[in-house]
Amino acid sequence: MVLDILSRRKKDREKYGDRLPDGQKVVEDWPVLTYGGTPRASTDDWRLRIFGLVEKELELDWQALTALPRTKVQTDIHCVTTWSKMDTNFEGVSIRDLLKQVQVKPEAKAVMAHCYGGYTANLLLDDFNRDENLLAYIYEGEPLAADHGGPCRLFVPHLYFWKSAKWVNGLEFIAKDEAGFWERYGYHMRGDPWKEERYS
Ligand SMILES: Nc1nc2c(c(=O)[nH]1)N[C@H]1C(S)=C(S)[C@@H](COP(=O)(O)O)O[C@H]1N2
Ligand SMILES: [Mo]
Repeated sequence: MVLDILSRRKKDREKYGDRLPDGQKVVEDWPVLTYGGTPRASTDDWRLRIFGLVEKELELDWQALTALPRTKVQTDIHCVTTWSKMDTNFEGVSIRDLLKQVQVKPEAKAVMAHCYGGYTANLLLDDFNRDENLLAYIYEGEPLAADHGGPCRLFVPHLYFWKSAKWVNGLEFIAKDEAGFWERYGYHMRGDPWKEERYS
């Protein structure tokens, strides 16, 4: 069994080289990892509130979200439980485009993502404001499934996937980094898979 895993990792490594962070193995399926149940938010009552250290609070409904430009990102995702999924295709509103709609105050240093169901995840502003980050609502050309965070989730692929908050309904800009849900249970504050920042 151990040998089997080792030889599989070696094969993954040969195929994907440096794209695969240390300690990760490639999966073909897409595991669902949720603490608790799947909250149901229909696109009719979905709202995203952008608040905290912003000049003016903003609330987006589904129509307002989907009226913003749509960006497609193809990349790999890495879960702290050691699976990686390669070449995933997500689409949604890029965080860069979203940030054009709000004026973030200069003292903001971090973002707390809030979700239907109560989950939270913290990100430094520099980790949040990156080209490939999305408010994702399409996966492989189809509406994002409820189990995977549909109608809309955060997509931050350069960090372990627990930072990609599912069923996101709030983005709160804050002056200093604060622990979110898993971070309070000992997960790393940042979660960079390339540095294996799994636990703090
Ligand atoms: N709201 C919410 N978002 C969440 C979670 C959760 O439990 N609730 N789990 C996180 C974890 S630990 C991971 S690995 C990914 C899993 O996403 P997936 O179920 O689509 O694979 O979602 C993250 N986002
Ligand atoms: Mo996770």
